[in-house]
Amino acid sequence: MTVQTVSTRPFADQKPGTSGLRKQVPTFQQPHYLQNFVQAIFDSLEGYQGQTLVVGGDGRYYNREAIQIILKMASANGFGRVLVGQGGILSTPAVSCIIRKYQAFGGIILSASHNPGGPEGDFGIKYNTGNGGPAPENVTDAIFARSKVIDQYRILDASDVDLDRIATTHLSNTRIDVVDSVTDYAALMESLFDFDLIQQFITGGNFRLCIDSLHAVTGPYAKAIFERRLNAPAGTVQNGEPLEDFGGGHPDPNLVYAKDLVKVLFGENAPDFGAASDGDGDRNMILGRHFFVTPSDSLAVLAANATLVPGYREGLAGIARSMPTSQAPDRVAAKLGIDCYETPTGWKFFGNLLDAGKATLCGEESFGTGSNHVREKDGLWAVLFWLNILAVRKQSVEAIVQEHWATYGRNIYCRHDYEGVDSDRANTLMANLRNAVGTIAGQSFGSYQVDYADDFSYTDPIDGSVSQKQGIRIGFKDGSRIVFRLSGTGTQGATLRVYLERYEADPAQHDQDTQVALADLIGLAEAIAQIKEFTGAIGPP
Ligand code: G16
Repeated sequence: MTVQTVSTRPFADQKPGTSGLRKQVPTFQQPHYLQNFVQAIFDSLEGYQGQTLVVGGDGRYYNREAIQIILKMASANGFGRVLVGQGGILSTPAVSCIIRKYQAFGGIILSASHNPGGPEGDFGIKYNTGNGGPAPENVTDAIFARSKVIDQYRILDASDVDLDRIATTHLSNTRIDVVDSVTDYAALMESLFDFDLIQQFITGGNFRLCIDSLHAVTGPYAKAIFERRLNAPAGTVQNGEPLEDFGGGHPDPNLVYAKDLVKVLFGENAPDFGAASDGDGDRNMILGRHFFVTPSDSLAVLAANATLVPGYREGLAGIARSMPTSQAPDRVAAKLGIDCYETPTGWKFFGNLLDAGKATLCGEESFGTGSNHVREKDGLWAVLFWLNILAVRKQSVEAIVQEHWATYGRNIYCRHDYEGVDSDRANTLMANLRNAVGTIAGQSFGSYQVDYADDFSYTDPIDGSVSQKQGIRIGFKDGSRIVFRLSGTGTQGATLRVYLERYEADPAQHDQDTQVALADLIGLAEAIAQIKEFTGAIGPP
């Protein structure tokens, strides 16, 4: 086994987005493309010689090939040990858990999250630091800078490692441990939640649940935890076999893409509870019988009920939500007398708050919820949190949310996505909004009086770093909001996201249809941003 130094030339497009580098598979399959980026990661780090790296992915097409390359490069670059999930499988929260448990130097996750997979689908790679969380911007900026000038990479000339057998082998001086993908993560879950109570509840005959893994990474985790450990009936986990192309589906747990689950939960004789996770297991969608819980409401409900759950019995230090997430969690924080932090979109912005003990729960409107137990959002954790609350309160999901609204008021909320927009036109739309914020502030639109309008800028309270241009916010005097931002996770053209929110205090108005309740704001958003002119879309998607 010899170390080869391979000459290469930079690729200009290796700028990490909201969550790592995401491109279509053929882009990653170009000679040297993945290797360049991996070397750029290693070159941007200091002090990893002899240390431990964690590697795993969501099982999508190209996962295994990428892992073999990374193992050989990790060895050639001097890592002492690599922990890799069996079959190359590790969910994103499991990587975070393992980094923390074994005090690894960092980890590499292969995933394009909720984006489709397969030979023509998407692939992705992200680096997580020693706290288990996504690399912060200064690290991703350094990786990008390095990728622009890289001229060589180091790789071991060796045969492939057997990823399917749990065993310890060596690549030159580097110890490679193929580990069970589920064990450490499941043990962490059991330390946080009352598994005995949940087991009694879900096997007692009065409660039925359905978990959809969308043929992505959570299948093995969900089967081990729900069916084997908590004794839920076989078949509770549907679409539980991870497939390289996710069965041709889109592994995104929302009402559109998790349609099998939606059909079950909104059908006749529906179960009491349903949940889905995304490609790499960090997102979640929660459904009750004929009832959808928005991710923003879910975070608020978890926060309000946290002390019912063993791992959070002592209460919360604070809550953090991404800027476009509804302000429902802020109302819970105010009642609890704790801080609620508003951060830019991207889980990486929660890392410092979690490390500093300022936030215990975090969440995003994009179906991400998590806590200080790891440094990633965590889909199955959110499902277990809900089940623990349901097992204690013994009410339906809908009743719990309705009661929550009656106590705190309802932040009626939705997001509209305009996909496949020409990038130049999308950038012009945003630039126009940016130029207009100064004049929008102070204006009135019908009954809506603008309270503030800005391009969101965030100063991290721990390290003082500043992140600018994080989305246009227009806040109204009655607490309503419109937010515009461009997605940072797409791989084709641009996606404009419009986030709409209206606060309704009156319980008699809480049953309104969301689109009807937000109709005025939707019209206003279209007019202010000239969405039709720039995207060609007539009305919301
Ligand atoms: C990633 C980040 C999330 C973020 C989401 C937003 O999610 O990890 O923190 O909320 O992107 O996506 P966009 O920029 O498209 O709005 P994931 O699950 O794709 O890793």
